[in-house]
Amino acid sequence: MATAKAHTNIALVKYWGKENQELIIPQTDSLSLTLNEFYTTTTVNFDDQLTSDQVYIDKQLLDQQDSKKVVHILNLVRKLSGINYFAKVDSTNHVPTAAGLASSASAFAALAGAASSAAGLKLSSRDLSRLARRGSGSATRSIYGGLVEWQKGTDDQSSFAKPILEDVDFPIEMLAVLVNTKKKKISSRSGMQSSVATSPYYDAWRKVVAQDMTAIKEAIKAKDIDLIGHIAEENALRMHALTLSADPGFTYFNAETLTIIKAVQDLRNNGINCYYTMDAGPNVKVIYDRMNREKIVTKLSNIIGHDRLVVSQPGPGIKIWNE
Ligand code: 2P0
Repeated sequence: MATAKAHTNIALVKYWGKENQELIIPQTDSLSLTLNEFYTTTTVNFDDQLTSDQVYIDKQLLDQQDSKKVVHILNLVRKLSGINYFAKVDSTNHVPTAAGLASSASAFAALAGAASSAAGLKLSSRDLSRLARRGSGSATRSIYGGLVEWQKGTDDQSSFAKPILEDVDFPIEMLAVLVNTKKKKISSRSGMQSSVATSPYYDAWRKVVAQDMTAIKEAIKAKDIDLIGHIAEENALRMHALTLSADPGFTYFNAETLTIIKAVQDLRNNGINCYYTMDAGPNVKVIYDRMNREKIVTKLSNIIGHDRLVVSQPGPGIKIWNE
C-alpha cells in the first residue's frame, strides 16, 4: 500500500495533439508551471482478497467504464512488477473551491506514483513521468515541481518530462478564474484529435511551438515574467485557433471567458502587467508578478466575484509514502 500527492500543472506552451494515441506520444514539446493550490492524493492497495479493481474518486465508487483509464495504469504496473492482485484505489482531489479545476494531470501523476510504489517498484522520476504519461499527457509534467518541460520524444522510452526550474526563485504567480460552465465540454482527447486531423493550421502550430519553447526557456533564464506571460498568452491563442479552425469548428471559450480576457487587456492598458491562458474549458488563468496581485484581484473580483478567484504559487513535485 502506498500514497502519493501530486500537484496539477498549467501549460505555458501547450500540448495539443498526439502522434501516437495508444502510447500518448505528443506531436510537440510543451512546458508548464506546477501549481501549489491544486493537488490530488491517491492511495493504492494491492490486495489478494479483491476480485476486481475498485476505484474511488472523492469517495464515489466508479463503474467499469469510468475506471478504464485507471485500470489501464494498474495493468501496466502489474506487468512491470509481476504482482497479480487487484487493487483498491482511493483518490481525493484537493481544490480550494467546488468549481471544477480538478485535473487529469495531478490525478494520473499521483496514481502512477502510488501504484508503482505499492507494487514495490522504485521508479526513477523519469520512469514515473513515462508511466503517468500513459494515463494522460499532461500528467507527464506533474511529476516535477516548478517549471517543467515535456520532451515529446519518438517512443515510450524517449517521451518524458524534465525539470527546467524546480524551485522557482522569482515572483511569478497564477490566478485561476473559475468561470461558470453549464455546457458539457468536448474532452481534450477528442478535441486535440480533431484539431490534428482537420485544422489546416496544424503544421504552423508545430513551428509555433518549436519557436515558443526556445523563447520561453530564454525568458525563464532571464526571470522575465512579462516575456514568459506574453509567450504563454500568444501560445494559448494559437492553440485555441486550432479548435476554431477544425472541421467541425468548436471552442472552449464562453462569454465570461471573453469578459475576463478583456479585463486582463484593460489592466495591461492601465500599466498593470498580466497575461492570460486557457485550456480545454472556459476557465482563465492569469499570469503576473505577485507585486501586481492586489490590483488584479480587485479588478476581477468586481467582475466575477471574489469566491471564483484562486491565487496560486508555483508548487512542488510528487511525494510518495509507503504504508
Ligand atoms: C496542456 N491540455 O498542455 C494542454 C493544453 C489542455 C490544453 O493537456 O488525452 O487531459 O489525456 O493526453 O492531458 C489536457 O489534455 O489529454 C491538456 P490526454 P490531457 O496542458
